[in-house]
This record gives sequence, C-alpha cells and structure tokens, in this order.
Amino acid sequence: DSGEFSWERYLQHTGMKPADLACFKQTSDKIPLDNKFEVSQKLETTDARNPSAISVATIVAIQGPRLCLRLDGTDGCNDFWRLCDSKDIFPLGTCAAHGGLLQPPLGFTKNVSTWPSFLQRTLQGGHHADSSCFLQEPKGPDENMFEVGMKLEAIDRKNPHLICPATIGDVDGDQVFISFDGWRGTFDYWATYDSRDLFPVGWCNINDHPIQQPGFKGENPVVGEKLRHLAEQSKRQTRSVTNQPEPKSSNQKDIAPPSAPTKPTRR
Ligand code: MLY
Repeated sequence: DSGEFSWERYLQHTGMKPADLACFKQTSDKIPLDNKFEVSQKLETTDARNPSAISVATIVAIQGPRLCLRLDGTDGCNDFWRLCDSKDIFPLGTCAAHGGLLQPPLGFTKNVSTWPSFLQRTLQGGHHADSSCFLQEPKGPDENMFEVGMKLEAIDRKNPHLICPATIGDVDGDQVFISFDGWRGTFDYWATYDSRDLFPVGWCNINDHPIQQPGFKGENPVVGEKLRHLAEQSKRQTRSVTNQPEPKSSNQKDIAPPSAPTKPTRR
C-alpha cells in the first residue's frame, strides 16, 4: 500500500507546506544517496544501545540508503538502522588504527571471556565492506529553522524500519516535536532539529525507500489544539524524566482525551 502515497495530492488537500531542504541534516532531496553496501558485509559501528562502545556488525538488510545492522554475537532482537552516510559506521580496522579495542556488544550471547576468539573468527568469515562504501555525513544547518506546521518525513522510532508523513507540532530551542499524521500521539517524539531521523518531503521517493500512508485517526491533522496538546503532554513527560522543572501552565481542559476515532485506529 506504500507505493500509493502522493505528497503532491496530500499537500494540496491539506493546504500545508513542506519544510525546506535547508532545515535538515540530509543531503539533497534531488540526488539519491549512493548506497554501495551489500547484505552480509561487515563493518564497525557504535553500539546503538551503548554508544561509547565500538563493535563489529553485519548488514542484515538494506532499504534504499538505510542499512539494518546486527552486532556480531547478538541475536536478532536489537537490530538497528543506520544511513549509509552515517558518521557512526566505519570500515573494519578503523578502531584498531586509532588504538581502540572492539568491544563485546550488549547482549553478547556467549561467555564474554570467549570474545577475543569469537572476534577473530567472525572477522575471518564474511566479506568486509570496502572503505569506498562509506560516505561523508552531511554538515547540516547551524540552527533550527523548522516552524510549526511544516511537513516532513520521519522515522517512526517505535518501528524504525518505517518512514512516515509527519508534521512539526512544536518547536522549543533546538528541539522539534514530530507528530505523525493520522496517528494518535503514541508514536510522536521530540528530536533535535539536526536528527538523522528527519527527512525532507520527497526523500523516500528519490531514495527508493518505501513511505507509509498517513494513519486514519481524525482528518489529516491541521496544526492546532491536538498538536499543542500532544507536544505539551510529551514535554511534561520528558521533563519529569530528566528532572527539569515543569512549566506552571497545565490546565485541565488541555488534557481532555482526544476525540473518539471515526475509523478504527491501526494497530
Ligand atoms: N500497528 C503497528 C504499527 C504502527 C505504526 C505507526 N506509525 C506508522 C506511526 C503498531 O501499532 O505498533
């Protein structure tokens, strides 16, 4: 069903504007990224769950310019995605060249004392991604240029293989609130404006990556009470987690539950 979505029609229908390419830390929306990687190649990467450690990973899937990585020695439960121009992936040998040691990943399924011999074996098997595959990460803008109501494409962080139509629901310093069109607030999140999870409208199409349809919840969301409410709610949650002071503006009528769906919410 993903081939059917047309931004042109959707933007016309909603009367909303896409965020300009200059807002994003992504390369051009006109020229596709040249993904030269292949499934089963090995590389070095920061461990997504333990970013201070560098480990060996195998490419287990490819979707347009995105690589699905599995850390060697782990099961398939913590696979994660990286762009082929990510600054967090390196050719094998990079860590050693910088005097570092490859670390056993979180979730290493074997006894950690076997890591050195495991590493030796895993590096011998399989082919290595050539250094020519690795692309320079784009520089990105110096400041947050997003504005409330701009449309974009964003990774659903709860289902990170998916990229979906979304709207900037709020802006707060260098943070932007990503609200997924046609879905309840469950999937929405705050991101820094230069997050690699945010893409300009048309990125999926040009990069041969599937894009999801908007959900069915309500009409196509127009900026207004729903987005403000979701943004405030999520900000309060984030603040209480990080122990930051809560703004003194909460008002009972702002936390009314969202109206009943007209069509069943997708699960
Ligand atoms: N039905 C699945 C996937 C939901 C995906 C929502 N995204 C596209 C915003 C679930 O509920 O987990």
